[in-house]
Amino acid sequence: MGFKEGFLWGGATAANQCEGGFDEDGRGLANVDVCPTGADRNAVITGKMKMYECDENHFYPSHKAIDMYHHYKEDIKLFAEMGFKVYRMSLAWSRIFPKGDEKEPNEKGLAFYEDVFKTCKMYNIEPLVTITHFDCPMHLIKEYGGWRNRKMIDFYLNYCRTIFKRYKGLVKYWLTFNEINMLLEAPFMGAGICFEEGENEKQIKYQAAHHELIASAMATRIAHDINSENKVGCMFAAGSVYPYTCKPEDVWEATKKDRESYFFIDVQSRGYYPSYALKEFERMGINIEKEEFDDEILKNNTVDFISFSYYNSRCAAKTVSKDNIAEGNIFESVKNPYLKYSEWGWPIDPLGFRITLNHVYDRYQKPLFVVENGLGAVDTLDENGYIEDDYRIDYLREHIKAMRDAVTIDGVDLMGYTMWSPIDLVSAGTGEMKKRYGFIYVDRDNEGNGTFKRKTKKSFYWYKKVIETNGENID
Ligand code: BGP
Repeated sequence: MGFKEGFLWGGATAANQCEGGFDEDGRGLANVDVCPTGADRNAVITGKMKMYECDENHFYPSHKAIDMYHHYKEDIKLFAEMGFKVYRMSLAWSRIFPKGDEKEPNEKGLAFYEDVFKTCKMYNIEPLVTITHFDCPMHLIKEYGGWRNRKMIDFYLNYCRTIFKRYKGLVKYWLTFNEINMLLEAPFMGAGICFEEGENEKQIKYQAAHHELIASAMATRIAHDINSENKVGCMFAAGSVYPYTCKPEDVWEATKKDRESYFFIDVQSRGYYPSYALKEFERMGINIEKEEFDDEILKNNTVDFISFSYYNSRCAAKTVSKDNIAEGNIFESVKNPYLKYSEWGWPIDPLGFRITLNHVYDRYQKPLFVVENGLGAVDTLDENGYIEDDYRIDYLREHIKAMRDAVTIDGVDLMGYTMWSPIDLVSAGTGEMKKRYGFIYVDRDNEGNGTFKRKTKKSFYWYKKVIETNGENID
């Protein structure tokens, strides 16, 4: 027995990393458009360096990205050729509400996504839509301070109502916030927050988290009211944290680290703040401002399923020396000596994927959806212009095997798998094009040169076979 019938195989992208067309057809400027490549990117996405406008000294990769805004028909056709059952994508909020606080949406933005969904349907591809994947209209940041402000809930819900109504019958799978726990690590990218000197950053981040959690719960209710077929999921950056040694102090450190991420999902899935967080807030003097019905809203509107990204496991120790740090999906961690590392220094740990799937399922007992997993690598064209990306195939094969074990041996209830990303796109962490994930190559480089021409890689044909055999034939 393998994956269940109807298992949703596919791939995932995010609007700001692939669409381009950042000022076309009335789209407004968003936080993701002012995050440059290069040395300043980290300071900007973490809210340490305020960049509210674009300047001439920086390059902003989201402006053109891979120009999917004009290539989506061709790209979805290629996804269909691989046999995709599902395509996870996100909407650019500022395409639909350019400023964010308007009452009426921008019809051109709505029409664009309607056509994207219709194109998917033509190929029997089910869209899985992330309502916000790291994006927030810039006007809401300048005017209201992003998610630190409770008013954001209303703007977000107006946007949700609009899309749930407009895409009723076209979309039934929704994710409220991409990697909601990223708010803690990259608050500008995750929640449109910049800090002023001397501010209590933790207080602001957890207040913003509360706003997002309420918004997510309310959105779940509205989605269900508008269409009872709608299924709404939460989404977090996962990757279980291992203790560096079996020293109890290291084990405790790992437990605490895991909880930083689980905190969000505990609320979204169980419907209340976990006691460890309440105690921690008390100790740290963090005071979450709540309104009268907030607890009820959280309790009555938990998610239908839980989705997450998995790139790597993490590792924690009580004492860490500076030269023993590994990179990873934004989160740094202690270097695990038993693992191999990608070209970007991310640990490669397929068994960790099985472990994570089990941890998450044990904790919540709700259907899971893996909505990101993949390898960022440098691809080189051979003399015939072909890309033999065996390293990518190896990474995905081992991870899919581990996922299969979690399902078939451990009994994890898994709805689907969308790898990141079926087509090369701009890296969220570094802004590079050189860090390629795709089955489809895009002719575009870090400096913005290239023709945007698409080209299938070896892995394209491998994944087609994986889907054809429902994950049986993966060698
Ligand atoms: C996740 C994001 C994606 C994606 C991925 C890979 O955090 O949800 O948007 O980009 O990581 O990370 P990177 O692009 O930094 O290689």
